[in-house]
Amino acid sequence: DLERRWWKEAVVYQIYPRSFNDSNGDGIGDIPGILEKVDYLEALGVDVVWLNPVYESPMADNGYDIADYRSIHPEFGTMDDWERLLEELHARDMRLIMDLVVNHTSDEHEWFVRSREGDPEYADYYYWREGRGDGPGGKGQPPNNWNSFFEGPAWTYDDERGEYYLHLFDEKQPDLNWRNEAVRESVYEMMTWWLEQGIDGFRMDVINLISKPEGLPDGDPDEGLTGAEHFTNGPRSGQYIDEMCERVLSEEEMTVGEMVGVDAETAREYVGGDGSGLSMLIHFEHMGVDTGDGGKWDVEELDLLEFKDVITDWQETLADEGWNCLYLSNHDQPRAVSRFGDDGEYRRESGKLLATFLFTLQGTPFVYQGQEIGMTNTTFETRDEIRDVEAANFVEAALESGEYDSYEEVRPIVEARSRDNARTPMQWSDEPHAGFTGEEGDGEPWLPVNDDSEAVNVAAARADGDSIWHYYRELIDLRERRDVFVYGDYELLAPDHPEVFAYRRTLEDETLVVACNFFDGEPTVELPALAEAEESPDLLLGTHGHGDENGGRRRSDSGATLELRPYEARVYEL
Ligand code: TEU
Ligand code: CA
Repeated sequence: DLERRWWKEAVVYQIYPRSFNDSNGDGIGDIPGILEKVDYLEALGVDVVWLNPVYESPMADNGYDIADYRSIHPEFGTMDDWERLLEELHARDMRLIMDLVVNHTSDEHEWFVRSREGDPEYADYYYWREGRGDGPGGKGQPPNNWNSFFEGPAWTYDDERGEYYLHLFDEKQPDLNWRNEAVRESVYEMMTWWLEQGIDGFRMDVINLISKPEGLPDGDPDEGLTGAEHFTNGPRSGQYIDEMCERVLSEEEMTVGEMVGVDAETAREYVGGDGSGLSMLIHFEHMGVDTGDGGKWDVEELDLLEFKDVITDWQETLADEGWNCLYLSNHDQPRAVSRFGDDGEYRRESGKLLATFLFTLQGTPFVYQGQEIGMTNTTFETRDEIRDVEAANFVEAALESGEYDSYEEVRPIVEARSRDNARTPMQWSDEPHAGFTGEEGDGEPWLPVNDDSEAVNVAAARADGDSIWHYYRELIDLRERRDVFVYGDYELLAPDHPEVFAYRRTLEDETLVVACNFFDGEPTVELPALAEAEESPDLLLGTHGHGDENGGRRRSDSGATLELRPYEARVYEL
């Protein structure tokens, strides 16, 4: 049986501060804006807020390029505002976890400024290397062939220091040298300071990239992102994370490691069941079931059988050792209902289907702002509407490669996968700018509001008893009341069905059978588990009405055969 932990029973709500609520009309979301919505979060029933970075930053990567770890970026407010937010969340028995971004800093961080100057205390805080071979101006070529996640070489030549420095992301995000003990000490000191402020844990950005192998060897250029085989799960990543947990954390905090390129087997090393490792981790394997081997921009249809394999692998591998973080969308992914559901005719049904899926697996569900009202992807008619550095760099590289003749040709890929899809302002009402910015709504939002905000917004959803929002409320309630949702074992059912994802959850004498139709067809599915029960099972919850028909026991279809409607999910209790 699984160790009980508060963070296993919690529902997490992720707030991207720039796009959540703008209190002062400058078009940028801020912490006072979040304070205005703390009662909303309490009404939704979430337990933990994960706040994306709010620290001082030149905003090259919207705050994932930190210039001062112990500060609040002025556009977001002050440290007093932040302290009030923590107080108000704790007063309502909600918790706050902060984003820890320590694989890299901003190039405007004091550490990098002094490292670039050659200050002996900081000279070795980053990866500085001579160029190799010859190249223009005696710079030589980059020290190895690694590429950045954001296109192009992972090295930039710095004239001041006369060397190249490593950046796995944007050139304004130099990688910290974790091999240097002084770097580790500085990070642990900063983490301890934030814990002393009263936070309840951390979400750790790309934490399995922090260890790079000695000698920084070349990668295989034919294997995806060049160099990833070396800098992903590097030789000391486990050691550094264990040291961090040992030095800074206790079993009380919730720690969520974001890990690129990690599989379930490797994950067990990081989320050790004996409580030594992280609480859980954010992986990307289910984010690859609708892409080709060209990576995120190689768009393909959802392969449900592959999706089932990935989810089942993670459910089974972390079943008794470790824990799963469950998500379908976040600030880096397109909107779930557009990507995995249907943002047209079946937006409501598919929004509820995805919620059912997320809340009936074993693990901690993460709800990304706007997911609870079925917000959808937006459009990028012209290239200069793009704000996200990752998408902007992709378009530039795609057009330069000659593979596409114009932005028009690349546009469908950008509109399917750009991170900006998740970063359009939260839609609170049908007022101007969806009620996101200022009372007068006079500030121009930093990214245009999605044009479906008239119909898709919090006010409308809360006024409509049959909305996705109320369905989330019911799921959150159910999870709160029924341990089987949290601690029950998982077993895949109907493994070969190409459209229906069905599984059983059991905890002692409680048994649930869940059936999710991920498409707009009307499939039949055989679930013998349903016929095994002495009496016909109760429909506990369903996307198409539930429970209260025929005196609370909606008859399931005869025996084991279910006919599901488009994007229909059902949760039966045996
Ligand atoms: O993201 C990790 C990361 O690799 C993402 O860029 C992801 O691979 C890609 O965006 C998929 O669409 C983290 C943060 O969540 C992201 O916002 C930052 O840009 C990145 O690290 C660098 O800090
Ligand atoms: Ca603002």
